[in-house]
Amino acid sequence: MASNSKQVLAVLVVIGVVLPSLTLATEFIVGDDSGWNTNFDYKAWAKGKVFTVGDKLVFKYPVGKHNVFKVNGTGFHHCIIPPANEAFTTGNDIITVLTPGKKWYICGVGKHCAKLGMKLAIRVVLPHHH
Ligand SMILES: *[C@@H]1O[C@H](CO)[C@@H](O)[C@H](O)[C@H]1NC(C)=O
Ligand SMILES: [Cu+2]
Repeated sequence: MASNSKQVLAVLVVIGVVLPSLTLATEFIVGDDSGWNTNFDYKAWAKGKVFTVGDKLVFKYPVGKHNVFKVNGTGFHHCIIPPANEAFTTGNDIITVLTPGKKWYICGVGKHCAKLGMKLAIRVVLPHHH
């Protein structure tokens, strides 16, 4: 009985500690109502938002029209498209940011990155306690 209630307590502690940190994670719809699209200012969209480790980025777009590549800073600035097999292509790509620091995402279709603004740079921070 005693060890049983200890187990119950352990489960409650796990729920109490893990669940709030999960529910506090924010899901960002990239571009909000515009989604992942051409001719949208993703720099302005990202500005002022706080992206925290554990948050999710959701890239929404019609399948085949766009895609998403995670790239480095060089790839971002020069719109260097990585190999096709590295693309996210579901039209509802959910990317959880797992580490702090700068992250870069681009569209690899046509000149969408170079000419039509489909590039997103964010800075991810560690969660902090209030
Ligand atoms: C950035 O990515 C490119 C490939 O797109 C690679 O050639 C280059 O070495 C990378 N740069 C760094 C600093 O990792
Ligand atoms: Cu595109």
